[in-house]
Amino acid sequence: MSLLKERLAQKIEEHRPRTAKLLKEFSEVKVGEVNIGQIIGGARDVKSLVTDISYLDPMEGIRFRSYTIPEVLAKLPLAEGNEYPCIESFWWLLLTGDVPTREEAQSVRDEFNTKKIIPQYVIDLLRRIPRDTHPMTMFSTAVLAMQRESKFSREYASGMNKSDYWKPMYDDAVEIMAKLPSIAAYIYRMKYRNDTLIPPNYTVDIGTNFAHMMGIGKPYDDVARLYFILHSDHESGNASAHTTHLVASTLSDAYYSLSAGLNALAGPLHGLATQEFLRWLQDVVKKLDGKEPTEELMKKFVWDTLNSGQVIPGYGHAVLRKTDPRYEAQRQFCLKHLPDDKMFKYVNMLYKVVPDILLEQGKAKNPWPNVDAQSGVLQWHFGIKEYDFYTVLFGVGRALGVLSNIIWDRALYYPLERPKSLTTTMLEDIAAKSISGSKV
Ligand code: HAX
Repeated sequence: MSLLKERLAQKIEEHRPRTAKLLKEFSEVKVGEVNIGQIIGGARDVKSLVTDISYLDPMEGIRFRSYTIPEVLAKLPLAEGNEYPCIESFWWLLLTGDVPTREEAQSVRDEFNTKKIIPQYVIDLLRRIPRDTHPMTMFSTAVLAMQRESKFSREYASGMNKSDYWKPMYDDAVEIMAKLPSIAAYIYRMKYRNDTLIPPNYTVDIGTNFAHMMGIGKPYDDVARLYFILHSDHESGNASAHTTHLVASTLSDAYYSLSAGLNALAGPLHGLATQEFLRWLQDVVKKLDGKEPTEELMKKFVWDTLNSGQVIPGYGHAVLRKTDPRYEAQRQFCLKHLPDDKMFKYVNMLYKVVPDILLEQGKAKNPWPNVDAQSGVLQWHFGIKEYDFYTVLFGVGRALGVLSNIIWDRALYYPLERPKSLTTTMLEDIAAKSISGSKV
């Protein structure tokens, strides 16, 4: 058993009584109420999920295992000779809640390195898909195709004790996580770099290998580390995390579940927003003929977008009510490494004008930028200008979080998810009763 799996087993044993006690002694305790607005309005703020991997505070932003983004970046062991932590140490943190030692992080890296190779049938399949297919379709298909490898499905079919479900779930998750960056890079080089494929390096960490397979020099390995960490998790109610959890709650394995989660990520209101932001920004740059953006011109483009009934991509959030710390962390990287980048200047100018305009318009509950208003510019600077690939990058990162979550889902025996629906007539009856009730 790997060092991480052993540690996880210990953590799970310690945690199980907490969940069991809550269920046994406090099941009937009310946490909140649900109103008609929330039922029709996408369950906003309905507290109905539990996860210990991350927590999103509307004002403070994300905490991974109780650490803020700056704390995560400062506390985790750095990838050797680099400025950012290795992803392997972050995976350890997400799964166990502990900051690993350098040796512990190295053990994860060694484990991933034995599993990096992409099965030949996945490569064959990717090569047969029409090249103009969206890379997210390719990515999700590759994950789904590997379902035949699932240890969880095999062991479940042959009869397994429920308390052991998490173990093959963990094994599947590690197999997937080890391969995802290579699959993403393979798709990129096949689709956008004339099939000039670069084989994986089996001795280095995920960040270094990803930059190597993408064919991009330093400091892109640090960009990859930062990007994957920042995009990993955002509580469990966001669409990709929730979808992965929901599918896994049927005891579908990690391959089926992640593939479904990636499909949710592919929507324009979720992961596709990075692509949408870049597309929109390109349009602005084109209209300005590449000139330095002035505040006046920028304001005009923002208003034109709003007046044509579209949203400003990369701004607003369903939960956050301040500038996304993931935006801020990438902004710091840009300020250090690419302060004179033309696109970065546009992004900065947008940061100056958009919040006030959204406030003036008075619709968006959060006028501040989210992660997607910064991520694409960073990728663009390092030569990834094919912006429909950005959601795939998001997907590699998001897998870290959602896979950690579904391992714990099985460890804590979370059941099949099955909320209750009502009809519109029933809601109308409830509404009518609330009026007659208030008149009494
Ligand atoms: N530009 C213009 N209008 C906006 C807006 C924006 N950036 N953000 C919200 N609004 C509007 C909404 O469209 C809505 O209008 P209607 O009442 O006419 O429908 C109104 O403000 C209230 O919306 P909200 O409650 O503030 O926001 P929601 O929780 O409904 O939606 C979204 C959150 C992120 C989907 C929304 O802010 C949005 O569409 N933003 C632009 C797209 C985007 O950046 N998405 C990425 C989010 C981060 C993420 O999950 N990445 O994966």
